[in-house]
Amino acid sequence: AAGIPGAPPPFDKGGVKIALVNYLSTGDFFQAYEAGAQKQAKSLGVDLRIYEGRQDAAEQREQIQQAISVGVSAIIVNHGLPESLKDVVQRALDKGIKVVAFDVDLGNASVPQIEQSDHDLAALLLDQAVKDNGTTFSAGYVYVAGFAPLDRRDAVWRAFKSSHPGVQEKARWGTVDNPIAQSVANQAAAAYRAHPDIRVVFAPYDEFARGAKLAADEANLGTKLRIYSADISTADIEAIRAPNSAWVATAATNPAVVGAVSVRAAALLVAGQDPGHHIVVKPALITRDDLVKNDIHTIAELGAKFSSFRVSDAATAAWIGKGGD
Ligand code: SR1
Repeated sequence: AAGIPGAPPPFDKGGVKIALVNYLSTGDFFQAYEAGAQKQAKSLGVDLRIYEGRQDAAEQREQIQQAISVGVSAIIVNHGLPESLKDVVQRALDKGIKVVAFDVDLGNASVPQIEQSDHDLAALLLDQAVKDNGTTFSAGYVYVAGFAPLDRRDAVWRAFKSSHPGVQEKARWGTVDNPIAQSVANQAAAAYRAHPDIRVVFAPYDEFARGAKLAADEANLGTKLRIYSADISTADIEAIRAPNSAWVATAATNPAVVGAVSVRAAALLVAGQDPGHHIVVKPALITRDDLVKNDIHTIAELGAKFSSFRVSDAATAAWIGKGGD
């Protein structure tokens, strides 16, 4: 690949290889994340090697090992189980390979952490849930432990329940078994039958919300329930806007922007520059009313309203740009 005139070495000459090693690859969020990473890589002349995530910790370790053998300059670790990654990541660092991590806490001072501010994301949703439903309601909660972003959102949910004694968590469910939305829908259907008083569902991952909505549609609960989620895609916008949709709000970044930020952070490290240790892409709250009032049907149209959906200031430098617009 051609180099970038005026860029620091090795980007001035081109041919830099970076690996993106995923734990999860299915679903709109991860596909958009990969697309954003690939677009940013192209603009930097980077040869981005993408390793698909199959929710298999042993395979992800093996892929990191392969990336080391291929001679990449940097590795982006996207999600995963920290305990199965720490030693192999240290092996990469010992060989002089730079590592950044998105949504997995490797507990290593040499590995910058990228996240979407999961605290803000959950707080935005729960504030909106109170605005829409008051402080007394029965809730369902969709959660799977062990994923850093879900665990951080869970901490906010736990604090929220303590400070809102009128909020009763009546049922909890969740799975990341593929296809995630359908598996969650099966569980949600049983929860709705067992707890017909549930009025609010906190489902802070769009695959979870899609499942919660599917089950609500099947049980004709569209006008009785309100679902609050994380993440957004064009398909999600369509689902939120659907007539009588129970899915009323989401708090989200543009995952393509997060993918671009991940590549930029890795590139800065390779160039000997500091992207910062804690790199945050801030989420925005998006309600069905916002989408309807502004006639928004796609992520691209969302970008026209929220500039954070086009670009992020995180991990930038004059020679890199922001990868959006
Ligand atoms: C299973 S973890 C799913 C979450 O990862 C990313 O942080 C997305 O926001 C998604 O909600």
